[in-house]
Amino acid sequence: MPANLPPQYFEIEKKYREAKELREKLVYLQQLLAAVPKHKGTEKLQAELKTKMSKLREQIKKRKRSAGSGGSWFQVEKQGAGQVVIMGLPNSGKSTLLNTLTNAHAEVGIYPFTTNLPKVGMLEYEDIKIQIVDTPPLHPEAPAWLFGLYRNSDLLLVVLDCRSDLPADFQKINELINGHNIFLKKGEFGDIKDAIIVLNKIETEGSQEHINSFIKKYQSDYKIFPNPVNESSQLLILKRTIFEALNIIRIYTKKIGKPIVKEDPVVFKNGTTVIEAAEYIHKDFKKNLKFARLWNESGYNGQRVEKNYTLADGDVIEFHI
Ligand SMILES: Nc1nc2c(ncn2[C@@H]2O[C@H](COP(=O)(O)OP(=O)(O)OP(=O)(O)O)[C@@H](O)[C@H]2O)c(=O)[nH]1
Ligand SMILES: [Mg+2]
Repeated sequence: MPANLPPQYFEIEKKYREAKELREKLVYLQQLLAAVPKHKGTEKLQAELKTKMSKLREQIKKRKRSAGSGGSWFQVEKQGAGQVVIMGLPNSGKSTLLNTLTNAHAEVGIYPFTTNLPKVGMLEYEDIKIQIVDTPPLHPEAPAWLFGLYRNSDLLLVVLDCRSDLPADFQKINELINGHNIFLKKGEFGDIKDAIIVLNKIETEGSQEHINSFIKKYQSDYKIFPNPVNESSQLLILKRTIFEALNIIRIYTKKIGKPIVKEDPVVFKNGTTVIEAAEYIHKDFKKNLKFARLWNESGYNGQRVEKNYTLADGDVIEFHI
């Protein structure tokens, strides 16, 4: 029986042959296996791919033991007001989400394991930019650096595919990351990460019931966002949700005697005080600050504030030294 392999199989095979890293090769083998149509005519090929994969896994293990490291280490330098890392199982829609939120053009594929390296885009939220990082899929063979990316992030977007078993997938994700001491739920012991659970492919027929029961079960412990594609109003809400979950504020500085210009904000962590902001902006400010004046939409119109006054998003501040 002929195998009738789809064209993408040969594209992946080319990448597989060209890959230099063992882990990269393993990812391509997984993609190849996923791209093979499952019928009698391809059984031999499937078995060959599986054998190659287990040999590669052995090689990776051996190398890990001797070298004490898992090969290449990918890090993404932080840019903008915060770094948000997209996490999820294969084919859940991570790259699609990156493309929706930013102007990046990440490769989207109908088969799993399309993404094998981090890809970065910048989300424009009002007057600031937030860095969004798309990642390779989370799975039992995932490289150690993927967990490093999760750990280093300011916020995780956990993508779940509504065509799949939502609670089972979510449990799988938790087990995989918990094994690396990363946790999503407050109150757990370990490295707790702020996260938003993004439910993807919600327009899929029959998924509404599963979505509702998932939300009911988990909403008290997690932020959950059902993500309807192509709805610009919802996209704005998701952007706002990301901004709020980052727990940051935008502060505008005003020069004495000059009008307010709400441009180029300085981004701080929520809870920052006047004196902390002053110190960040200019170290002399901290030493010499006499007082500050504040303008905002909740009633301040140039009144003096104390050094320990806690700033809020959108505040305009004028330092007097
Ligand atoms: N119907 C529907 N399909 C979607 C949605 N988001 C993604 N897809 C489809 O799901 C498939 C996988 O999308 P990707 O964005 O490549 O998924 P991924 O999580 O990046 O996949 P890997 O990189 O392989 O882990 C593609 O065929 C997308 O077109 C969605 O909201 N609705
Ligand atoms: Mg992808």
